[in-house]
Amino acid sequence: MRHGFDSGRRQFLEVAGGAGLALAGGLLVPAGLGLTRHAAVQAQTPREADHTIRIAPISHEIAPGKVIRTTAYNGLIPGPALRLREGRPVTINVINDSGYPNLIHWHGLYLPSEQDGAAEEGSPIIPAGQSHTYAFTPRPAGTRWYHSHARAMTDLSRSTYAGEFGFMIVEPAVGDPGRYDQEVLLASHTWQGEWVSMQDRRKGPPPDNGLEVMYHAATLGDRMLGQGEPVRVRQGERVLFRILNANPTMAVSLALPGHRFQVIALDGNPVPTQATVDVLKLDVAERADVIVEMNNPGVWVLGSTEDDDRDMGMGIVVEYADRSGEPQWIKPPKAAWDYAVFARKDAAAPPDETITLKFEKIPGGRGGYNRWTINGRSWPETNPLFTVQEGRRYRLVLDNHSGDEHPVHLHRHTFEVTKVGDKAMSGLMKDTISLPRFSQAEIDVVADDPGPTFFHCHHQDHMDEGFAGLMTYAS
Ligand SMILES: [Cu+2]
Repeated sequence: MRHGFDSGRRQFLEVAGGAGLALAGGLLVPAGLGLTRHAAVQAQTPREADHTIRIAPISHEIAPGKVIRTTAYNGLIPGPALRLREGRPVTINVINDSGYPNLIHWHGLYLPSEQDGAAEEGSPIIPAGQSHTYAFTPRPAGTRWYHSHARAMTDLSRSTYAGEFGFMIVEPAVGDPGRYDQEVLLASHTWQGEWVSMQDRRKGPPPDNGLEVMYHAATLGDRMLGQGEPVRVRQGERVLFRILNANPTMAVSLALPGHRFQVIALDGNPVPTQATVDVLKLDVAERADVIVEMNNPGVWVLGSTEDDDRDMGMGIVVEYADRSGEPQWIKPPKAAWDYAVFARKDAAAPPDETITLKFEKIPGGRGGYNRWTINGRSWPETNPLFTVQEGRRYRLVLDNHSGDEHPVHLHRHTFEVTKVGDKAMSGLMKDTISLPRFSQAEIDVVADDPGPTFFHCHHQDHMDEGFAGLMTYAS
């Protein structure tokens, strides 16, 4: 790995070994660190975790004869959907048989830095062949997810390039306000990536652009479009789709011809305005909870609006009861994705402080790798990127000075989108925001979860190549 991880953490892990955390005297303490003999005995027989996730190689057939060899969680793609209760403590034992140092990030939750699954924040790396138990109290409720937060660098078999992702649904502590007849979870992913000089393939990228990843297969759900079980629906049903973009580097725009998406939550958080749209655009790591009224019987393709993406598998068939025939695709009306339609129109209250973060690309040239900077620096020179005081409200001006789109993610916090372009807004709570090329947006962050907090582009390649920094709390 090109970037060094915190060596102190690695030492801790060697001491703790595979035992991870053990319950001693009612307190969660690192096993092997200053325990009494009694506690040490307990550490040898840790109580069974609530969930076990084994990361291991699998061969996954996404179409007849088309087998993806990758690593995944419990032999499933996506991994098992973890359903947790908000506020109820949980333990998750992770067995790392992926063949490389690994860890799991629990995306969209308020967690202590050590449990968050990001080495940059101090979470332990799990050596190959060892295990580790995460222990935390999930909050807030909503559609979260979990995925590898290992660095992949140029290795397209690792981390989010692999099948290491799954849904984590945090159910609200009391009741569920949703009214729907059926729930369908769909995660999108791209496969068989290769590094290419895009300027050799098509017009557009500047001649000095570095390598980008191009994919040869895609899935929405567990198999390629038309190859798996269809989503079976009945006329009159209200179907809740929870949709996740788990692609390593690619945004998706999805449509279901003859139907519209009523967006009730973005990144798992209820939206102030439940707007209805024809096309759902999700950048890497973004989620949408949408209600679809099934009022147009037939057999339809729910898939990418890009023909090339559907051709490589990005889609799933939606089939009404008693209907058969070829799945129908109709190009949806052209519509720009606009966060503002889901937000309140009034501006947010002024922050305590404003911090500008400027994102720039250092082109790698043909055959080389692009590098990325925030305010002129790349990770790890961006540690810290900026420092906050607990309780204060910060406005981050995100200034994308590049011709690429960036899904920017802040760990361990939920932020409010307060401006996109020159349009002020409020009330839209997210953990990842997509910044179109050469654009600006503003997000407000309340410093309400002390601990080192990773801020980065969720595009795996951009993160690995420097587009990352640490928000730290003043002590
Ligand atoms: Cu990026």
